[in-house]
Amino acid sequence: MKKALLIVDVQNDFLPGGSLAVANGNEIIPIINSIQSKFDFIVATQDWHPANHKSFAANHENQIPFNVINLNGLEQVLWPVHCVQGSVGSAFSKDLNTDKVSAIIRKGMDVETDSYSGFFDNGKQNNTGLLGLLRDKNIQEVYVCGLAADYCVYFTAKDAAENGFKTFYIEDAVRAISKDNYKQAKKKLQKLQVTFIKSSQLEK
Ligand code: VGL
Ligand code: ZN
Repeated sequence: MKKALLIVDVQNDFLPGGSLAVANGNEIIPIINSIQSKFDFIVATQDWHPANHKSFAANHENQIPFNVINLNGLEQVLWPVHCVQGSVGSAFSKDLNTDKVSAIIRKGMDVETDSYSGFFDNGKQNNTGLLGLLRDKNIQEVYVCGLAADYCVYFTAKDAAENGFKTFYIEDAVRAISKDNYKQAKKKLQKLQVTFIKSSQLEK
């Protein structure tokens, strides 16, 4: 069984002090560092928006963060400005060990479409290349961790499961924006046969 670890969006803007900080997000970093030796292939995703991205409330008239709008036919939560290409906020945490990260998959560059999953944009119109990469590496098992549990980690796990990977969600290596959304997300993933595990249960 070849196993890949997907480290989702461990970027400064999602960490305490960042513009879209996930509470206690920093606590997952030592866990993610400690488990990397157990995987055959490691990929990190990076939310990477142009400054004029339409997922930012600031780029719409009369909108504030966390309002929900219809954006090109898709429901879109409007976010604070975050992960602007090349900004300090878009950088990986300096505490994250990236030495074993073979590939960095960037997403969210299309101004008109948000992209939570590391595989596809929210409208499933374009892919990032991650699916082909994992297939080319003969990966059968995908393990997800990172930020945020109820958005980008959730959608990445969903796409992994729907595309035939045996998918594991490392529960102590994620933190959520909303506990309620995370509960819903967990139920949906369990219906897709995603396995929820603790980092201490990882073998090898
Ligand atoms: C994310 C909201 C907006 C995430 C990215 O990484 O979960 N959430 N952009
Ligand atoms: Zn984003």
